[in-house]
Amino acid sequence: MADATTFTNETQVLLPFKGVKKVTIEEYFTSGHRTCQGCESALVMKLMVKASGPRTIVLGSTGCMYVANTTYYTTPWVVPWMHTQLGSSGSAALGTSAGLKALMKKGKMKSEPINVIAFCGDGGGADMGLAAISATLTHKEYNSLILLYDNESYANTDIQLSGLTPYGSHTTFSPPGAVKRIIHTRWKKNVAGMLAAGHPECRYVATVCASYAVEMMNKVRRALTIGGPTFIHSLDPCPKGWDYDPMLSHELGELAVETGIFPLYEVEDGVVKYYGKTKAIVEGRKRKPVREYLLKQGRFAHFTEEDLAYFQAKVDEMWQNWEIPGVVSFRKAPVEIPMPT
Ligand SMILES: Cc1ncc(C[n+]2csc(CCOP(=O)(O)OP(=O)(O)O)c2C)c(N)n1
Ligand code: SF4
Ligand SMILES: [Mg+2]
Repeated sequence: MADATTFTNETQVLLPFKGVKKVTIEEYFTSGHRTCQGCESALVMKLMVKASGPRTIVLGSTGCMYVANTTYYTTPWVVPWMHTQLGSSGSAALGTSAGLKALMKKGKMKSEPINVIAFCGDGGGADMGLAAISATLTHKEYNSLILLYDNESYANTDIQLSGLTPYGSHTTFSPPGAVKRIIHTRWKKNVAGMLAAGHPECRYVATVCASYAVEMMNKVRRALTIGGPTFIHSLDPCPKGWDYDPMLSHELGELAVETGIFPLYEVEDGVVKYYGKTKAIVEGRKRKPVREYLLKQGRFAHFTEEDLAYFQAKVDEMWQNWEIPGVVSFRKAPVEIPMPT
């Protein structure tokens, strides 16, 4: 039993992997899951826990990464794992880290830094669970990471649209028809920017894409090392929901970044740092046209030239008119982009 006086609130020091050859071999998310072929979210789980290492507790809210990963009596998780309710990733992260802290303080368990990671989907995190995530990000005395894996729909219940589904996308709630082509007319929430801007005491918010795996793992390691509550938003191509050949998952992740649709950055102690191709875009590299990304996916197959132009104009605005390009949507000057009819 630990001596209460030796209790510490330290985090593990997880230094960045200096290149792919330095990444540890051990796996903590192994075989035994039943996700679709080419599922990027499964890769995100594998990389996330590889980055955090064995002294980690993972909490997962309802969704594909719960259901397909814990099918009756099987699981790929090697670390302790617990399911939590769909909107509860924030509460689960806070409650678990507070519980561990209390047990260690009372000397009821060995005092050591244990990583607490709660993951949620876009439905569970950016819609239903946003309030709980927000509350958790204000409790700086508790260490945890909330990772939102964004497959841009409520995928597990058959691809309903969420607040992170892109404009115009074909989902089971927004099927294009002969009378009305675009059913989903809302623009995607800027969840990482919103959480970074709205929680000034949260020390680390980042965006990642598993197409850039080492960078992704290093952001997980930074989030767990820095301490306090932290948040990472991961864009995860989903062959079933996005309707493309599973072999394209990696390429679509790259295209999302290269077109400027999904910027890669971190906000550490309020300071924005861009990464990789996003950094190059900020420094003047030409963005690829959004059509190269959109037209590879069946969910945008009904798009006309007018729809593509609207989507492109909205992405252009992120880079040309936002005060912090691609991160925070406060405008330098008002811009009106007419929606297609
Ligand atoms: C409170 C509640 N409402 C509805 C459901 C049904 N449900 C289970 S998984 C899911 C989809 C979750 O979507 P998301 O969080 O984006 O995760 P994904 O399935 O896409 O991985 C829904 C609606 C539920 N489990 N709990
Ligand atoms: S529906 Fe999408 S997120 Fe769910 S298991 Fe299949 S590929 Fe993965
Ligand atoms: Mg989802």
